[in-house]
Amino acid sequence: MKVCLISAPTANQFDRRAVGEAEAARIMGELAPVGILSLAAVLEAKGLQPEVVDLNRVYYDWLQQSNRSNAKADFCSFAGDYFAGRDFDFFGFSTVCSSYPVTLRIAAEVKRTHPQSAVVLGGPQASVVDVSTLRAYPSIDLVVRGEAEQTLPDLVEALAGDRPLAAIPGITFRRKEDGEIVRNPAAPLVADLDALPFPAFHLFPDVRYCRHFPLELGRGCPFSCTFCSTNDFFRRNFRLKSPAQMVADMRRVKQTYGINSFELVHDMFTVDRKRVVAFCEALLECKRKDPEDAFIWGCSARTDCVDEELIELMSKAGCRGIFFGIETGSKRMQKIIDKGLELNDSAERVRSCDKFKINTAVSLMAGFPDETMDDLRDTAAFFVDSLRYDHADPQLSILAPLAGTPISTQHKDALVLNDNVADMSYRGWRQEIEDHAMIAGHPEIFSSFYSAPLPHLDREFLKELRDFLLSGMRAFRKLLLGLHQDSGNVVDVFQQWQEWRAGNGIQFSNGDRTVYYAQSAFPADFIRFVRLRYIPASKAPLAITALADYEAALLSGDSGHGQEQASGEPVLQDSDDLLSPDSRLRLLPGVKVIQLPADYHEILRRLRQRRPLHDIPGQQVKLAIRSVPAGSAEVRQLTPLSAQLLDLCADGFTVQEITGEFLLRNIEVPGVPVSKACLAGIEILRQQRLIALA
Ligand code: B12
Ligand code: SF4
Repeated sequence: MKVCLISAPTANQFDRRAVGEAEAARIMGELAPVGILSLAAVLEAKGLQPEVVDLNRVYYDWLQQSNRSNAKADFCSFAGDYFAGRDFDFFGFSTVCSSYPVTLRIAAEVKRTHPQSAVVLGGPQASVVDVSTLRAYPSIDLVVRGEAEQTLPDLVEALAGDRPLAAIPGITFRRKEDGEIVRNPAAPLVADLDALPFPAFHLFPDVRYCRHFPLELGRGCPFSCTFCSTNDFFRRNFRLKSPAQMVADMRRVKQTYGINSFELVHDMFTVDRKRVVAFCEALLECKRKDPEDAFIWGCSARTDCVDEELIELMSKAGCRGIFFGIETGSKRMQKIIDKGLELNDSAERVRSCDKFKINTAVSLMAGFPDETMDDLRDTAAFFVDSLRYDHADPQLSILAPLAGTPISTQHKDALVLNDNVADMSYRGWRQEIEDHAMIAGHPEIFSSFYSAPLPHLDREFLKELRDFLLSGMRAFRKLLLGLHQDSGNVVDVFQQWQEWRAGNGIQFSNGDRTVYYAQSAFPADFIRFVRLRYIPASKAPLAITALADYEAALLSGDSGHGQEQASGEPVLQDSDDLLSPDSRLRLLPGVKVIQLPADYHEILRRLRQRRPLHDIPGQQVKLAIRSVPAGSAEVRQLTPLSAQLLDLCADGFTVQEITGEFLLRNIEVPGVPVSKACLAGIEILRQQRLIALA
């Protein structure tokens, strides 16, 4: 039996920008489909030689050739051609909601070209819409529901021997005799995850390029949030691999691929504190035995299943990232959606992680059917409040009613299909006319493309607020926090901005909104709004002006000598040469010096501690901003002495001339001769990579 396992396409990044081959391989490596690689390993253990096809790779290849004149205009026909030349008895497609229409269309192509082969679906989406899928799409022969390590080998064997399918638990199939859809009882869960073979990563070559290697830590979350599908999928049965097994797997990855950074897959790793401690201790022990075996990793947790002590231990054991599903900043909504987090504690946990340098994804959602404007304000507040921590990365999605979840079942007759906006369930996949027709025709299958009814909220307002917060966070993080703190709630600022932009002719139709917010026009317009409209009525005009000036300098290219160099002159590198009196110094490219009307560090301290901004004293301070790779910036508030030195360097003075200027201006450093003070100050600025020998 020749088996082909095919991943669900999930790589939305390819559509956004030109992605080179190496970058694409890295993205694909990070998206390695752990589920089907686990299945492939099980089949290999049974003596089969399955092949794995990565639909992300096929999609990437299609995008690469789609500019050519003879290219296929549609990804599905391209993928269809790809499979047409391959001969398998069994095509098994993995599925997720976001790419389900595309997957079904490719599967139909495969059935057309391979009518004798079995076309099978598995994974989280097909598992919950099994019966309706088989009814609506005759090209699909059967669906394997839930975890499939036990079912798939039995199924392959049964199909190979033409044995009846009725005895195989965990499948839903179309009976040959009468076309009836038969849903067999569920298969047992995999009780001992340690007993599974190591996933067949060797069948997925791109994995060697990834920065964070995906490894399964366990399965099953015992909680019952009403919007969540993954709890039910693993039947709320919490399981973990043993620390010894995990450490062995991590060492094996390091030995095979040279990668020591991991994305540990489990929806809720920290349910059992003792086992988290055991895992961390096993990692620390491993590192003690061989310092080369120091691993770093990320995981998912609930904020009420970690405490500061545990976070500290996790950090010591190499944890560098935690995904926290906070979902809503509203106490009332926490209860309604059965999440039940105590929000003050959640905020505290984000702070604890920041303290131990663990990055947190603070994941929030809006657009729940019961949500009111007050709830939305609380969620927006939680989002912006978390910006005070440098290691926090808030996220805001609009609820996608995932099939099979309590929330989508409850509102199934009131779902709204009003656009194809890329929300939680629709990330990056081009929606072809055919996809749209499928979605419109089958809300029961594609519910995640619909919105929940929102009797208390304006949908367009919600979407624009989401775009505003996400783009605002990226473009002017500290200013957004300052405005929120000054005004009391960022939603008030957003409403003022909406009014101002409409009054100033910045209008857009529905589809252009996301584009506008993603482009540089938005931050530039917004800073104009802050200066012209917000600051005159602000309680803390000095602090907000300083923040706006700072963000404007980061955004613009015209605010410093460094930028002039960067645009017009060859790149300067500093040498190790010692300074002589004739040495002439210049600002390094990418360095800007700006002046602010208040102490920037004091503003940041107050933002972090939630202290008022209105009584910040007026004081001229200078900041040196140095662009560093990866688009971020290093910011230093300069002492008056450094500020003057930097000005003189920027003006092209020699060391001797700078000393002369200091003497002329009577600038003194108590107890140090002026020439020595200048030399020492210049050396420090060189070390800080702000200036270099010209
Ligand atoms: C890692 C992950 C991702 C990675 C993708 C990595 C990849 N290529 O697989 C990234 C971060 C990209 C991602 C993105 C999204 N994800 Co995601 N993701 C996960 C996560 C946390 C782990 C997946 C995993 O490895 N599981 C472990 C393996 C062992 O389980 P498995 O994949 O389900 O496979 C088993 C079975 O399903 C079955 N099986 C799977 N495939 C097949 C195929 C055949 C033929 C057979 C027989 C059986 C079978 O057997 C496997 C072994 O038992 C799951 C949650 C979870 N715990 O599973 C969510 C999950 C899959 N994601 C989900 C969602 C909604 C998304 C997004 C749409 C969300 C978003 N915010 O945008 C995006 C999609 C992006 C896009 N452009 O399309 C949902 C899917 C729900 C649904 N009904 O489809 C899940 C279940 C989480 C949830 N919220 O409920 N995700
Ligand atoms: S805690 Fe997370 S994984 Fe568990 S049910 Fe809630 S949302 Fe789902």
